[in-house]
Amino acid sequence: MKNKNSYYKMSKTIPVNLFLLFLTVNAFAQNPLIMDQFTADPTARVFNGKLYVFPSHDIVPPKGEGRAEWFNMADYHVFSSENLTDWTDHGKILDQKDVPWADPKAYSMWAPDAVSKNGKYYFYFPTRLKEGGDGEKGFSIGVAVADKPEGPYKPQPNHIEGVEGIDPNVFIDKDGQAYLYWSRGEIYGAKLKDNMLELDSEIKTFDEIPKKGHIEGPFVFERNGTYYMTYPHVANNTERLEYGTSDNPIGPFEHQGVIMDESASGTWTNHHSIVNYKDQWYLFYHDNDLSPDFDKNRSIRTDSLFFEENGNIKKVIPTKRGVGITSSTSEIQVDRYSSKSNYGAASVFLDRLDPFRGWKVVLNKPEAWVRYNQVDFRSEGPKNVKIRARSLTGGTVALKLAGENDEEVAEVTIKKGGEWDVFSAPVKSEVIAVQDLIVQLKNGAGVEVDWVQFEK
Ligand code: FUB
Repeated sequence: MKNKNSYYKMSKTIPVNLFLLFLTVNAFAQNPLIMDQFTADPTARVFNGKLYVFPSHDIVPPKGEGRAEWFNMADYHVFSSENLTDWTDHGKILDQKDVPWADPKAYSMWAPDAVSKNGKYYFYFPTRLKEGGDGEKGFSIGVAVADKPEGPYKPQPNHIEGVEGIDPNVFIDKDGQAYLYWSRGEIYGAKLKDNMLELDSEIKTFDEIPKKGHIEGPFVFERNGTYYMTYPHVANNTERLEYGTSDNPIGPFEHQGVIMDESASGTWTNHHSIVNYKDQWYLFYHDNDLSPDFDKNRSIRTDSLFFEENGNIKKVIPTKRGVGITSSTSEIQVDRYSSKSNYGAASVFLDRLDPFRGWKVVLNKPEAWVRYNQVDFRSEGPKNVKIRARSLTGGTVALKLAGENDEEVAEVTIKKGGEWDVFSAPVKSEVIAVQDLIVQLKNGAGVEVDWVQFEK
């Protein structure tokens, strides 16, 4: 990872609240998933019917600490969701200063993983050893154990003997055998003992996986008897997600292709996991949504993932909309649209100096529109709709339901003036069930929309 700086233009970092220690619910469902802190390297796991995400926690370190213009991570939080729309932050589960073998000032709590075995939860994390060293050689991987996915996690006194590197991933096969994979320029793997704390075999490297270009972040899963080895790889400029398949968790893996292309934002890293939750596969990954000028302050995302009939993974195209169903009575963030007209519609920050405030939609050409999928109107239709908006010239916004005729269900007049305000209008017809919503500029030169909310 040494040469990453040279790939990306560095500039000023964005201040963030570093000390969110208490449980909060983030009412944001779209991409990025978490809107009140930076998050990266998401490993998603299903425990007890709920989806948990264990990400890294990028921060701007306290003055004089950490490493300027680089990754800085002091701790981990865990998040959970039952509907992939409402996310709960369970707070801090591990801090660098509480790991006996780690350098407590390294700010190097990089990409983690967590698995469950024999009623216990094992959290695997890389960080720098006290005696340090340069690059990924100075890293090892430790385990912290808990009785519940939310913790508290107790770190083991020592790191896993024989492991040098980062990005742990644990796969437990159907016969109960656990494997640890990790990276240090290339990918390594070994069996784990039943105690989940020690290696139980020789360390294997995977010569069949491309050798040219940086490789890290292995994530192994099984589907219909096929083992998928997935990993970020710099084939050209920045990391893209690739995979190979095998009939054995320890390979050899036959290279199959690309799961996600390089990020359009130029973010050098991508780091992912793949999970099946309630019969749908999801790719969790990251980009730099909340830090457009500095790609070491990242944000986690998810999009649905699908397989071809032959088991190949279909390429995942990143979306702003992400996944999950949005309630019609919540503030629908239409700037996280699923699609838009190719003229006069854009999503831009509400405040460029404070990305954590989110985005707005700018509609500035006649008929320009955005479409936001999966809004749940339930069985009793709304009577009214509110829009937080502003318009210098005044305008009218039509709200439509996507369908054969894109039925218009409300028309909201946005008064002339530069200030944000909430405008409302009656809903003209009965709207029920889950629908895709279209927000379209009907009259006027330009309108900015922050959110749309229906009322019973
Ligand atoms: O988050 C720090 C490092 O960046 C991770 O360990 C890598 O996988 C990359 O995402």
